[in-house]
Amino acid sequence: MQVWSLFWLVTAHFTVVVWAESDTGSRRVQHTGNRPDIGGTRVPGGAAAAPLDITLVGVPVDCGSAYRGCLMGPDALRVAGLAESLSELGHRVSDAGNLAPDLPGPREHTNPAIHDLGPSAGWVSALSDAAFAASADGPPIFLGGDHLMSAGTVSGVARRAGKRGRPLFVLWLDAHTDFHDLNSTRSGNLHGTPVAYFTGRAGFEAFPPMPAPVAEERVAMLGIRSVDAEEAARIGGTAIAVTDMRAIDEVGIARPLRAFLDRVAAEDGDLHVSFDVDFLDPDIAPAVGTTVPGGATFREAHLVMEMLHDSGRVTSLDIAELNPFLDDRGRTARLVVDLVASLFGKRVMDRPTRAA
Ligand SMILES: [Mn+2]
Repeated sequence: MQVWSLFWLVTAHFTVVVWAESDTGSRRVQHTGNRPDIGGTRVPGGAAAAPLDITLVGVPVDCGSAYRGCLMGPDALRVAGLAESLSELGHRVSDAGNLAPDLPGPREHTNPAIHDLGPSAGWVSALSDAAFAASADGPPIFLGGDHLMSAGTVSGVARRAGKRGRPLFVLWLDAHTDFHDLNSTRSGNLHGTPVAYFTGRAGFEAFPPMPAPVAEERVAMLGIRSVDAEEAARIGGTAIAVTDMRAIDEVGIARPLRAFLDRVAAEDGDLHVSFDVDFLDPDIAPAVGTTVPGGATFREAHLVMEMLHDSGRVTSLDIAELNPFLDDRGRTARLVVDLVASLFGKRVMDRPTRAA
């Protein structure tokens, strides 16, 4: 614990900048499609992707969950080499350090189950502003933190997409749908609410207003396998595309993802990816508070990340629910770093692409 506290102190008060010269072009895959730079400026068709300006934003929030420990997530991802693995791919990586919540004061709610409402609302407002700012010049990666973080990050990147004049899509990689509101949650754990919040549902009067709600039909969920009956009924009545593990077992993970990415491309959209570590099977990723068996395999997860990279559409990323206190010698953090590297261009094997 003392070591973690020390890391937290160091990273919370200093901004570390990692800058790598782009000498790794040969390792990058050549894309032949009209591939947009994910920072919002376009790369001409046929060109390889330019190095990106990636900002890491630490989000040490764990008041949204029942188990403590996610506040150590940002530093575990740093220690596991996230910045280094991205800069090795030729990207310019800056670490903005850890964010702190705004302090809105105590908030009351008629649902007695809810805990930490004031700090949660403070995180959402701080994150909304930080996500808007960090997405100006390139893709931010938000290092959580429990999944409450996404209420704030999606709020901020939705404003950014609106400013660019593009529709925002959200890909939700998770065992859970996180679709409760403040009235419906029985656990009172607010990390179960962000999707209902950012799609503009009622029941969030205690949170800052969602400035630009994401249209339900622009949200897709992959990996779902733990939904309570009430939540299932709520989400069944929406236009959100929910792909559960049974569907993945039947048709594979690529088909529903490709269908969604085609829709993002058809509308020329920005894409926020919210990656809950419990999307992965707990056998390969044990460091989560609520383990649910039957998650995505190593191969499925890498395929998802490589397809996201190939799409050239991802404009921001959350890494949520990593709880280093529950990890096995950093194994989950290292896997997550590897998967994020896949999303940003790392390949097991280069696949030469013919010139168009
Ligand atoms: Mn989640």
